[in-house]
Amino acid sequence: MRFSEELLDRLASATRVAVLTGSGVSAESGIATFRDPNGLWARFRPEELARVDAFLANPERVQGWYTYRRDIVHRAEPNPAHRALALMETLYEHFTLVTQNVDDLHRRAGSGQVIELHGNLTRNFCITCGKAAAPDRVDAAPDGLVRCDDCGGLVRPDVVWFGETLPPDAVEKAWTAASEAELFLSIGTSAVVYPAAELPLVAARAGAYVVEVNIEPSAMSEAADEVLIGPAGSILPVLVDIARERMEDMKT
Ligand code: BJW
Ligand code: ZN
Repeated sequence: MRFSEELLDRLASATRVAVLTGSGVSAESGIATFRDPNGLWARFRPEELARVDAFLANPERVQGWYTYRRDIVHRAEPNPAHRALALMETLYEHFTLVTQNVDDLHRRAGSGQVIELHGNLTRNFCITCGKAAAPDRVDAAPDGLVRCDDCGGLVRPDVVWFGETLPPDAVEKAWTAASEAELFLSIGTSAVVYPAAELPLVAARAGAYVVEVNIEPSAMSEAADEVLIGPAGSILPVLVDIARERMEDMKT
């Protein structure tokens, strides 16, 4: 894999780095992506499951889908891409990791600050009173369907469904980081779901050097300064090694 001099320079000298990840970063942990032919949406249309009205119409079905996925996520381990990003955090003065993923694998890999744009499926809350439900209660229910201790309302996963707004605090931090970044990495996302897909464009417009890491070109590839085609678990550890070596060289 060849990297441009511009990328190598930015890796070594940048103080502000921002990263957006999508489900492709967890593919090598055995978690299916959403839109790949064998991915999560291959058998289910997003409109059917990832919407509040679908949940209200058939909570057993939607919660069952999340129970199935939660089980896969619990058994999965972070992969070299997650670990490389956790290491990257330690190299830069200002490093912001923004993820669309709900699988918690960045945190489990050791990333300290993870901005979750679409929530986290290990958390659940009551749709009536908002009270959080303990993860073990949801895990223990055969179909994942539980009712709130306090009010009896339906419990749902703490994720962002289509038509719902993203957590404002996460949006603010992510947009600030993208607009201030010198280097922006977009990793393992098809970049078709908004507003997350705007982030690389925000970074590009503000002057960041934008690099995509993906096994194939995506909707944001044309906006990128450089597209690195290959699995994130192979490319990111190499990038981090290069960054560390160059930083060491600059010190001597
Ligand atoms: C690898 C790899 C390897 C594989 N290495 N790479 C503007 C224009 C058009 C529409 C809209 C718009 N603004 C808003 C909308 C509507 C909608 C939207 O975007 N629709 C589009 C699909 C058309 N957006 C929303 O509704 C959002 N809310 C919102 O905008 O609120 C404001 C509002 C409110 C009310 C009315 C109007 C506006 C919310 C979006 C929520 C998305 N939620 C989901 C589900 C989360 C919960 C769950 O997990 O179940 O989030 S959908 C799903 O897609 C999930 C993901 O985070 C998200 C992105 O998917 P991702 O990660 O990119 O996965 P894939 O499969 O698409 O791509 C994987 C990539 O990895 C591929 O490129 C592979 O090649 C690559 N890859 N292996 C590297 N080893
Ligand atoms: Zn309640």
